[in-house]
Amino acid sequence: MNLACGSGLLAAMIKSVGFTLQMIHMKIIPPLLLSLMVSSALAATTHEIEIFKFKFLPAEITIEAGDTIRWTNKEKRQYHSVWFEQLGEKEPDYLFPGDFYERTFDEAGDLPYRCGPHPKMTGMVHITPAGDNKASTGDSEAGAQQQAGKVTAADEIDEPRRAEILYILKHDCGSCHGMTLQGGVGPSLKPNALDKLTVEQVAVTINHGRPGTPMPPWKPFFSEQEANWLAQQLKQGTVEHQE
Ligand code: HEC
Ligand SMILES: [Cu+2]
Repeated sequence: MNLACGSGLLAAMIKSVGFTLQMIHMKIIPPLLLSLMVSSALAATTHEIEIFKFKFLPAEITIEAGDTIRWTNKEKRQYHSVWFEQLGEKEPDYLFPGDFYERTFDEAGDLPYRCGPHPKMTGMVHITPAGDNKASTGDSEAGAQQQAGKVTAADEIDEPRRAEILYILKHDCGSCHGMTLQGGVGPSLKPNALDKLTVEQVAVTINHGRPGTPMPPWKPFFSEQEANWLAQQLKQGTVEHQE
């Protein structure tokens, strides 16, 4: 299968991603998880944004009114801040490594923000009216796991679920990254290609996507823990020849 051909195909693939996601959703997500996701759609959600290497990850996020965002500074020694300057607020305190800042957004709208000391570090929060944003309903589970400090406990992912994740990897990630992950529309996901990224960064890319590129966010389908597990498998190269 040749994925690197005309741009028409690329456009069609980008358009069909939403649809493909729905399909995976129906085929793969077990009923228990599905009911969890549906029920959590009614509750307010906490979304995680990581501050790392002078970036907000993801830099752009869409949430529902009533949701909370938690920004966590994941740097080794660099401080930053989260400043909604355009709301006329005064510059907030710095977040040192390990610190976090939480804020709940009650009204729909688009709110740009920046880092106080680093004006080039910018982010954007899109807030949709409550009940509109169905794509992010998997978040509260991941948020709860993070609060409990169990983010990377990969052995809690049972074997059937691992098989599902690897199936998604082959069939859905493979449609852009190539069937053997050697690269296609998206770059190679072989261990040597991912050397420059940490497991955490790969996991963040998987679940948040890369805004402005065809790389979609997989958060509705993978918990943070599952994204971490998949990131580990990719970095170790233990997934390449899975059927
Ligand atoms: C619609 C096409 C598409 C699909 C489907 C897709 N990706 Fe991507 N992915 C991309 C593109 C394009 C990039 C490069 C983004 C950029 O320019 O930074 C990317 C980047 C990445 C990166 C970062 C690689 C690097 O070297 O920076 C990872 C990791 C990744 N994808 C994993 C996945 C996984 C895992 C899946 C399936 C769960 C997946 N992708 C599905 C298109 C896709
Ligand atoms: Cu900064």
